[in-house]
Amino acid sequence: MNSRNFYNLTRRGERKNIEFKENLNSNTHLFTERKQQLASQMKYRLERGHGEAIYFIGVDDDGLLVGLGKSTMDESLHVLGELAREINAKITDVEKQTAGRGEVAKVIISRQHNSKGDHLLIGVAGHVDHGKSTLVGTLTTGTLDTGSGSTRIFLDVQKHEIERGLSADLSFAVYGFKNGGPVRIKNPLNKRDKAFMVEKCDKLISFVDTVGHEPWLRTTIRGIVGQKLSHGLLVVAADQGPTHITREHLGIILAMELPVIVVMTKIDMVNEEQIKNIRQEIFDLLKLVGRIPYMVKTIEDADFLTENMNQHLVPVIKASPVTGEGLELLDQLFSGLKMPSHEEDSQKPFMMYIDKIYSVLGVGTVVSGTIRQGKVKKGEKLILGPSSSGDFLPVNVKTIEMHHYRKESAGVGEVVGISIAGVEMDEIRRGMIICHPDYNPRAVREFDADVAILVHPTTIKDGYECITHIETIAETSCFRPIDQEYLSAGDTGSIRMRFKYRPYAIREGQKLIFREGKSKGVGTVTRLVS
Ligand SMILES: Nc1nc2c(ncn2[C@@H]2O[C@H](COP(=O)(O)OP(=O)(O)OP(=O)(O)O)[C@@H](O)[C@H]2O)c(=O)[nH]1
Ligand SMILES: [Mg+2]
Repeated sequence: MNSRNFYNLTRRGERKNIEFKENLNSNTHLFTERKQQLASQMKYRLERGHGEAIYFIGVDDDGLLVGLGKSTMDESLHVLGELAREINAKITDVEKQTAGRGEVAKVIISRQHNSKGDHLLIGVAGHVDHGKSTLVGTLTTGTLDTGSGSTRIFLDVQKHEIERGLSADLSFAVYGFKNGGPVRIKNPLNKRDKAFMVEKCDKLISFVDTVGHEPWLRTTIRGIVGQKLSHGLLVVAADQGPTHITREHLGIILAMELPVIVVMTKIDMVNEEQIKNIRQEIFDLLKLVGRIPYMVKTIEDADFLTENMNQHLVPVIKASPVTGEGLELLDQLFSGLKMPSHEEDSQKPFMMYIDKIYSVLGVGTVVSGTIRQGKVKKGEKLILGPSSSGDFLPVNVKTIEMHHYRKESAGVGEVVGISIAGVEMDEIRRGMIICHPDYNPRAVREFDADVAILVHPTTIKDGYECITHIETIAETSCFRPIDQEYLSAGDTGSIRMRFKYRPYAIREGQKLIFREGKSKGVGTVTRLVS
């Protein structure tokens, strides 16, 4: 950014969330009374900016770029940081440029709403009508269900589809915790309520509610494979128990190597005997796939599990959104669940797989998805692709939103809508990526993978075609066993796969799921070929 841009921002004066400070120093500005004044001013700016304030240092009250020497600038930034700390905010970005007698800085202050950076993204799966949407609706709103579908309306996918808001919306519901206590949302379909949650809570739990109906498997897979989930929640109705779809969804969650939580819901509909039987079926199913089920009966159990949660241990909770039983245990579990560490990923160049593309009036083209790695900032120059010829096109980031909450920047694991300039909407499709040029994406048409066949009626030979899901990609692919002539159900082996119509940006180590009719398999990309 050149000084012309800073000038453009400051010449219109202080406004909304923008504040000018010529300079700040510890002696005068960190004294109790003055400090309090400045802190409340910052709080006000943060509120105006929905959690983000912009301070210009080295700029006088009239917006003149005065400029500061290095040591005065350092001191001012230090004081600003101390003020932010006072109100539970922090400096998240500093951009400097030469102007006036030295330097001018544009400083972004952000409220630390996620003090531990905790934002869990939980994929909810399970058989059709087993009570997924109801459970999520009740947990996030605190409204009990009538047993005839009164709370699932909060998760109505159709409404969200039509709404076409800025944020990602694969029926995402959110609730959170503040100081350990749950904060529920009045109406998850209300944008303002959602944004308020993001602002208020210090820990957020977002649910991706999927669909249990078999023809919708594509969407279910997209909900589980296409997001950077932290956990998978498998819902099993006590009046029916695990079905083949339950098993299949569990298989997908496991293939993604996610920690699993099982909720046995609708327990108000059955007697103790039945609960015991279904509990046993669930335990057997989990043990069969090498997991250790653990019945959560008390708050202490929940605490024990969150402390010791790993890939192997699976909490099982009995619940009923109709009577409210088990919901307190779920709250306790979610409030304690730790975020898988994104530390390493957050240092890498920005990358997100595009899940949805919108055109929003007055905003332009918006792409949404879950950030896989790195950080994205407003105004940044990124690339998007690959096109069918394998190119990546330059784009500019105009705005960033999370659950309808405007942000200056966003990081790993956050579900965001990014409005961009530079590419036409019809040039973008699901499965493409948007990334920093340093990510160095490669457009891949052919790759090798190690796979396991879960279900297949006959044998899979050269020329077999299936739909392959990797991240948000869902594409017809041709499949060829490498070392064997064919593969059948239960087999594992290496294969070469080719996207039939176009390349995608994929990497070694990514998980994949493929399907065709009733056949299903899972695997890992091992080598990029061409
Ligand atoms: N009695 C009782 N009814 C429940 C309970 N949970 C859900 N239901 C009812 O079961 C029906 C199905 O619930 P949904 O939440 O729509 O099920 P789903 O798993 O989201 O279904 P799909 O999205 O179609 O896969 C609704 O009529 C709910 O009111 C419960 O704990 N007890
Ligand atoms: Mg549902």
